[in-house]
Amino acid sequence: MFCYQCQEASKGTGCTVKGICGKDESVANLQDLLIYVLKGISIYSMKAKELGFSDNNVDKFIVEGLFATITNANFDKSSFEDNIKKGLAIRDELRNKVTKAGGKTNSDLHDAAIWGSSNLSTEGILQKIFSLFSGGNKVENNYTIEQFLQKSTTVGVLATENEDIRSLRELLIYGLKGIAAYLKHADNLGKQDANIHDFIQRALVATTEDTLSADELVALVLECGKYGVDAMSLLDNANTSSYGNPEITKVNIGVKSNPGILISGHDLKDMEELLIQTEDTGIDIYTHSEMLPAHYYPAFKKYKHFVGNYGNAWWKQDSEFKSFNGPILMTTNCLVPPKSEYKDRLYTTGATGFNGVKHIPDGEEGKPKDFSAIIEQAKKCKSPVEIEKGEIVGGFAHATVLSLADKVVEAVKSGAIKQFFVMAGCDGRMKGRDYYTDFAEKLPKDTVILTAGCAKYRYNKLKLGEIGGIPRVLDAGQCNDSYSLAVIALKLKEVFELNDINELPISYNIAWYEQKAVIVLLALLHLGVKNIHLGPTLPAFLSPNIAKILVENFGIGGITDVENDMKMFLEA
Ligand code: FS2
Ligand code: SF4
Repeated sequence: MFCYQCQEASKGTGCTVKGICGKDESVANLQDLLIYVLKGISIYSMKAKELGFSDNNVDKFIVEGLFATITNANFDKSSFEDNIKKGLAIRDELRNKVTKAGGKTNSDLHDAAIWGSSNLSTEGILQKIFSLFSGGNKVENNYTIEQFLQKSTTVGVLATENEDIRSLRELLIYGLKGIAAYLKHADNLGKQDANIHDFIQRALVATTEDTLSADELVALVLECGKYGVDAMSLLDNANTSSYGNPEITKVNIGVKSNPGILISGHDLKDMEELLIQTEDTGIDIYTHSEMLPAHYYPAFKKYKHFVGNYGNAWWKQDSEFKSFNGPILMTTNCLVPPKSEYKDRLYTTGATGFNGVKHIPDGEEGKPKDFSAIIEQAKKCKSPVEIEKGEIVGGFAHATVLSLADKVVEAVKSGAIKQFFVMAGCDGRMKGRDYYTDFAEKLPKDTVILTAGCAKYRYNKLKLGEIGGIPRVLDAGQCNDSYSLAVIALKLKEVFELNDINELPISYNIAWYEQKAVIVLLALLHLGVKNIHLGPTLPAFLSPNIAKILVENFGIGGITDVENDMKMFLEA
């Protein structure tokens, strides 16, 4: 295996034996093969689109496949095996359609488009497609897991020999994974954008083209940032049109006496369905990690049993899931390989999965998911052990902050607020991430932190005070709500009549961990933001030459220590 897609890449270069995240070699390799299959599907899908037809199910399959390979989402070997089989069936069916429509499908196509296709007869393909789209979970065909594992060792990251081309291809694919996650959440709420699917597929095909120069790949990476903005905007619209604009909200971090269900991850549709199904059951619902911002949405406030947020960022789940006592539902990443103390109380759904952990499937024909097994288990569980007390405040997404615009502008003009610090992104278990707590604590009292994502858990429980009624930590929401921070910055630029977003008194000290942070970064670059500092370490997938391009063109930098960085930011 070779994987270097997240901030925990072993020795800062890549995991080669087992992931620091817990992903084993066969899962890592099958993830590589699934991505390869998605490239093959995209080759035909782009041809189909040129010929004037497309298939919504194909677009969705590609998005779900990308999402499942995000760090800490899915560790279940059998689900990757099954998806590779489904993917091959979809690819070969598309090829037949393209051939019938007069498209070129000859054997000089990239290997991703043709490998293994002799294993399938046309009748077999049709049967499998029928089974797949009529809700069948298992696709039976002639492939063996051994064939997949053997093939997977030839199609991974290192199959691209030139390290700069490899770096750009992977940077692009990681950006696409982030987009895919956001598209999937938007799709669950009924919002789609065909142009984003087209870009995803065009970009996947581009990673198979040896004739593409580094410059052309750089251009695609930057274009990916544009589609990242579009995807986050689509999701923002999906969330706010379904559940209202986030409001300033105090969230309880203590516990109540009823048994509880803890819901983690990012999917608000799952959140809603769980709240509906648990009403009047005597069970309380608590959010965990990235689900915290669900409390800020008006539509969820009517549920009396929606009682608070339990625990901290994802990486502390080992101990916090144990003390929670009740069932835990993971709607997306970040899942940590579970301990035996709570594995039988853990459930996955959507893109997440883990061997031996119960998975809640999608509802049939658009019906809600069935959470009854979780609810029944919760009724037999003890109530959560209290690990904290008090409240945290959030809900500062764009609509709320813009409604306070006069106050904010006045505070900037009067000098009460000297500088904003965007400290969005991810948290993680690396020791050096204490940096972000220290940094937040040591910031001068006339500065305000704008945050989104699970990075906030490093400082959202500190008593940092307020400036004229404006809290010094403004939490916009989940990592995708970094979009809100960009909207706020663009509005401030307009209000202050500036020509360039970089003239604003905003510094960017962003923490990253997985691929959604990659798309947030590319989105900010697309919006013209310069001098972003990224920590705790720079991505292993940036080759020295590609890192140099980012430094020279966008002023991207790393972090050093709090004292130095503080000086640098405040003097900039
Ligand atoms: Fe945090 Fe993990 Fe939000 Fe990331 S819970 S690092 O997936 O997407 O952020
Ligand atoms: Fe290593 Fe991160 Fe890849 Fe897991 S996702 S194998 S920790 S680089």
